[in-house]
Amino acid sequence: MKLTSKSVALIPIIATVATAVVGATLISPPVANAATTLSAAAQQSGRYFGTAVAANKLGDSTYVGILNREFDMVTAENEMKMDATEPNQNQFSYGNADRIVNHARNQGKRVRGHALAWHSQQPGWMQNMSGTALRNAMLNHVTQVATYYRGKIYAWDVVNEAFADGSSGGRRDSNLQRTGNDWIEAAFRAARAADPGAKLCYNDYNTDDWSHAKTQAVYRMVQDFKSRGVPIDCVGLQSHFNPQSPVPSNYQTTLQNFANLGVDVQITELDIEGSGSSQAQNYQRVTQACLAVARCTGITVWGIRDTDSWRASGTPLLFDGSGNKKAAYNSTLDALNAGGGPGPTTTTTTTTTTTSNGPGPGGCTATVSLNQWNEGFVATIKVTAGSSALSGWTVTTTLSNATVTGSWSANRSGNSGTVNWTNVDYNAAVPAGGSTEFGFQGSGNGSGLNPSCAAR
Ligand code: 9MR
Repeated sequence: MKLTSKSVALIPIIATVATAVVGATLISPPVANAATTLSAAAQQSGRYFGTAVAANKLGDSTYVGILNREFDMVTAENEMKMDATEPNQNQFSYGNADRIVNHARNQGKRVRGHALAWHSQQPGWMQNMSGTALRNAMLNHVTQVATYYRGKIYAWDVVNEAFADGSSGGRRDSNLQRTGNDWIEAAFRAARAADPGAKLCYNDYNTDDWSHAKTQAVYRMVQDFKSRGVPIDCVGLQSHFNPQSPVPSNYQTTLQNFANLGVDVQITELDIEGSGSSQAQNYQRVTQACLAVARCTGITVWGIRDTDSWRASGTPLLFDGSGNKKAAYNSTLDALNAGGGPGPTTTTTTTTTTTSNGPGPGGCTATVSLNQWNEGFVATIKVTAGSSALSGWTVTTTLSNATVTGSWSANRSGNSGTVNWTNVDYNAAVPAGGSTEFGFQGSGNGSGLNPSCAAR
């Protein structure tokens, strides 16, 4: 079949660039019409500002009032964990998780999923498993939960806290780790297959200081995953800080170095013990660090009021127990309003190409969304069926000045020049008018990919 291609749209999205404010002094809003809520302020640079939410507080009007007003991203604090969602093997329970997801979505907020696979908060039946039975049970859990929430989750913490503390630079021992070192990548592949639209994150704590062995170990894993095409889109830094574990001076360096691997970074569970102006300054520093890194896409605090916190005695959050804004709230809001760098997406290119007989019976279209940075890019290609269902597809791309370094959800021929991509088993069938996605990362310049699609 002869293929013709036509580029129909080139849409550069230029992110807001605002003045960077550095230094330890608290800052004031630079403009008279500064945003007055955390989410509105974050949205000015294309970012989100989220919070952990507990289902049993959704009847508390003060809590819900602040939630609805201030935040545009929601993480279930405990309700999506393995013990909550699969209390008995293969019997899934989504009641409390759904209450949170539905509340968020009804309010126009997005959801971070937390967490699909973790050594902690496993249901009793899983704690006693090992070997192949445990590996399969874990993969089934990832598949079932990610499938249930398919299309509703912005990003999943696919694997949580899998690295050891201290200087070993290795994995944490756990029943999951003892199923084989590849358990993490197996979980990511299962999550991608179940919900190709969700960003897939690795999430951990004590990974904030660039010089720490644990940070380095996570970095090497992400680097390895990207080089081998294991599907990973983001790294979550929990960022639980206190005097024993303060905001490190190289925090922004850590965020930037992860981002340079071609993943988004997200601050996923921020809380900082303390009070008054020192706490406010720490929140300001963390916020400024995120804003200074283009691929830091958002910040989530781990609760709303100090009394909602898992460590309430440390008063680590932005609202006091009565729901009043603290100094830390004001410094965070001011930092968001001051901006500090380009937003998370610098360039998105959309190119549409069709088969010669158009997207009619037997035809399909392919569009590419490109995230390009200095030395490399991630391309996400969407395959959409025409008025007939597809039972298989081939997408042809041109990589004139680029080399593929990894890919997911498609088979490929070669890694530069003309590269053909064909469906894998689970995304071969596309209903009429429906779509599926695959992606790849590459070094060099990913512009001009010019994808064309054909049914096979
Ligand atoms: O805040 C959560 C608390 O209510 C639970 O009792 C606890 C159980 O492990 O988990 C807390 O959340 C943790 C998160 O899921 C993962 N990172 C550390 C968080 C604080 O412990």
